Amino acid sequence: MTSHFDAFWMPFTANQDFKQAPRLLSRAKDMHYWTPEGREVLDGTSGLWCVNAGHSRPRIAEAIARQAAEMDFAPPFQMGHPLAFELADRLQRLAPEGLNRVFFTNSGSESVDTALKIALAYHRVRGEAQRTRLIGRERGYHGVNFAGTALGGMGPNRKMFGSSLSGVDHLRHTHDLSRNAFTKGQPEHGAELADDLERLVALHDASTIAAVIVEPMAGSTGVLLPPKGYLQRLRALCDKHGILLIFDEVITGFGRLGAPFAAQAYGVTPDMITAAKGITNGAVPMGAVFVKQGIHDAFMAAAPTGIELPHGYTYSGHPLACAAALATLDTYAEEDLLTRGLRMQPTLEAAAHSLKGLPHIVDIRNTGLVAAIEFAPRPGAAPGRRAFEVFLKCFEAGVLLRAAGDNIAIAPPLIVSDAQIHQIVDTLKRVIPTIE
Ligand code: PXG
Repeated sequence: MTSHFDAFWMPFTANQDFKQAPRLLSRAKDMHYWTPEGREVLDGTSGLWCVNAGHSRPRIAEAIARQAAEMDFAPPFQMGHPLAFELADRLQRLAPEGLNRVFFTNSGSESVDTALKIALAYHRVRGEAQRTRLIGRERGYHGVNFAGTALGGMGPNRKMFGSSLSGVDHLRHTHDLSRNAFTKGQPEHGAELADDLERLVALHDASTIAAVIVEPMAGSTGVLLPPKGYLQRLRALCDKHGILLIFDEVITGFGRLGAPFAAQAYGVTPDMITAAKGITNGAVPMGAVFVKQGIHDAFMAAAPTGIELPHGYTYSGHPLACAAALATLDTYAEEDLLTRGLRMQPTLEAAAHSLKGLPHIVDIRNTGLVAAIEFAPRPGAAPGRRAFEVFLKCFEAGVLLRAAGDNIAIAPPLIVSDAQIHQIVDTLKRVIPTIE
């Protein structure tokens, strides 16, 4: 039997299950979605970690409409348009000091591959072309392009795609329930796991390593916070060995942790930051790579005339995306949203940790406006079944959450109220005891 659901091969979705019982969203405003039947659903995931200012904000919608009528597109190669320059300048003011050069992409995946290509090319233009090795971390997620797939540390995302990229290695992940379960904020134990980089340096030699990429807080694998001191130690080791440090802030950028970037929340400055998602509040696809000026300047010095970096996308700095991003930054500023996560943290922390003691919960973690509940896998079942069933039942009960492996992630728009945080957690309190 055919149906009008057949043609769309859905991303990261159990297509056959979904198409038997589709879950559709057709309207959104501020903290809520509505299904085509008109059922209201509270957004506990900021769409997919991107709608940080809440949905369909008029200022952003109007800016996109205005720009579409004014100028739909301008070629970004050897030509420019004013909004891209204005946006890059506005963005660098938000970024950690020194990361003041901005390269535009259209997604987090493109930002990751762009940053890694810049890292390789940077070493080459400085006469260290032998630095080609790239280091990721187990349980990392860096999108789905070839380099991001290779650098990511989630087995199921990698195994279908061959070796994908050679010269890649991984640090151990930092998730350690035996020492850190039910920690509020950053875990106490595990700074020494950064020394795993020394193991890889001993194995490969520092002179072959171009860059290390990590999420300062791993999002997709279930909100894994960095142990206290871990990022500082990783920074020091990268400096010691001349290795570039890239923070993948596709999720943590734009206020999720209570500061514009996690780099600021944790007081550690990387050499590059990859961003996307919240840059336009999810309204138009866009990504960006923030680059230290010294890295950028090395390219300028190496090629005083001609194209310094042979890289870019037809839609780098697309006018509609720039208009959406500028309006998004205005909205964040007017409502102080990029630091609101810090003020809301105590409410989310108390609410999330009040779930402790419910069946199957083995850990609860939180920081800023993000929390995760980890379930023990159901014996004999595929991993993640319990979290997925919690997600399904919460959606039926009017709250959208995200299942990530054995975890449920809570990451509401930064405009969330105390009452809405309690609605999310009360829904979980009703649903979790019904799960086998
Ligand atoms: N890096 C990080 C850290 C991400 O979280 C990407 C790169 C890729 O971004 P794009 O825009 O290419 O998708 C991401 C994306 C989840 C989930 O449920 C997370 C992402 C995407 C889809 C689902 O955790 N993050």
